Parts: sequence; structure tokens; C-alpha cells
Amino acid sequence: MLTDEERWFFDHHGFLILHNVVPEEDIELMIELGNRWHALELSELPPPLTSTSRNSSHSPTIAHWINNVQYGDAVFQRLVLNAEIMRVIIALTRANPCLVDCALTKNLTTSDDINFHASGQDYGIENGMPYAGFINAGTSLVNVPEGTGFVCLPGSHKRNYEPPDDLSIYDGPPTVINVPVNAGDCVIFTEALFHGARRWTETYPRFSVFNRYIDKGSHGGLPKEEYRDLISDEIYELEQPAVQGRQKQVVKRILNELKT
Ligand SMILES: O=C(O)CCC(=O)C(=O)O
Repeated sequence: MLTDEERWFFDHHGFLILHNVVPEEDIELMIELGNRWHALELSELPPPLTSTSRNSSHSPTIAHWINNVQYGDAVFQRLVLNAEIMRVIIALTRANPCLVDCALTKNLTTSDDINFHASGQDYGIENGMPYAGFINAGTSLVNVPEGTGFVCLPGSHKRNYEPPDDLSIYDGPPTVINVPVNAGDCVIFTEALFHGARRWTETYPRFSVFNRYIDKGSHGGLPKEEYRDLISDEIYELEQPAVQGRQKQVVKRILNELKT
């Protein structure tokens, strides 16, 4: 499932980069939808699409995201089921993924910095393989040059000690690393890793899709039963609670296909 090098890299850094895993026509369509949906008022979004970044607890200049985009167009369902990405998600969830969020984020040069944060501490090695209880697959729809975008404290997912308070997302290596990517690359990281994002610098908006998974139970917010007909059976099943020892059909199907 993971190569020896991927297994080592993820354990060492807390993230993995998959290069060029999304077809160009899907990237174009997701950007088109991102431009359309991000231009709408919250009340105009086609339900169950919503934007939890638009409530008053967030800064108005936060890099806004739109949630539940998998219900908005099949292109986001294709991204969820992307075999290269699922190969890693299945490995890191011990073959037990529950999809808890699909969010399409837009960063502008006026969007706020995203300071270091981390969620959960559920990371470890079991039977010689790394696993993570809360994983984020962040696919970039645009080229993100060096100096802007995703940053992290590599290795911080092990959480043996808390990092110092005065670290900045603008600090450099070896403590802070910035991860430049191209359109169609996916950075898969454990949310236990301290991560954030530097201010966007380019003339075009930065669009990213963040698909999040847990390996036990469910999130509660998904699936959206009322909108069940807008997603495929496989996506619906991926949104069901993860129960150890009960493998989902969609996982079996992807594993079988990866074997051939
Ligand atoms: O924009 C990024 O690359 C980081 C996003 C982030 O911090 C998050 O999804 O929690």
C-alpha cells in the first residue's frame, strides 16, 4: 500500500506529497466551480453546500472554504475516490476511512495567514505501518510557488513535546518547512502535525480541496441524508462511520483494483 520510502517519509515528516494525481480537465472544472460558488452569498449556495468559515466566530478575511462540495458536483466525488490518494488514505486509516469533510478553499493575497495549529494526537505505528486517526488530503488546483502556501513543523505529529510558542509560519528550515506544489499535487498529512499557511502572493487565487478522514466512528455531520441522491453509493458508504473489523465495500473495491 505504501512503499518503504513513503512509509519512512510519512513517519519522519508527518506528511506525504503525491505529484500530478488529478486529471487536468477535473482541475479546470473544480476551479470553475470554485470561482462560481465563492462568488455567491452564503444563502445562495446550493444546499447542502455551506461555508462554516462565514460565521461570526471567524475573521471576515479568513481564507474562506465551502463545505460538502462532493454534493455539488461529481468531479469532487471523483477526487474523493482518486485511486492514488485513496491508496494512501486506506493505508493510513488501517483500511478503515470515514470521510468527514470535503472543503474547497480560496486564498487571496488579502486572506489572513493561517498560523500553526494541530488537531488530535492519534498517530502511531501498528504492525510496522504508520496510522493516523485524523488525516487531511489537501489537493492543490493551482501552482503554489515557494514561499507561500502550506507550511509545517516536520516531525511535530509525534507530539512528544509541545513546540515553543514563538515559532512563526515565516521561520525557515530546519524547524519550519514550506511545501511548494503544482496543480494536481496532493499533500496528505496527519492533523496531529503542526501546520498552517503563509499569505498568498500570486495574482490568481489559490484553490485547494481538503478532504478529511477519521479512522474510528463518524463526524456526525455526514452523510446529508436529505441529499443522498446527489452522491454515489461509494461516497455515501465512505461517509458512514468507520468500524474496526468491518471493511467497507468501497475499500475492498479499491484494494482489489490496486492489486491488479
Ligand atoms: O492552506 C493550507 O495549506 C493549510 C490549511 C490548513 O491549515 C487546514 O486545512 O487546517
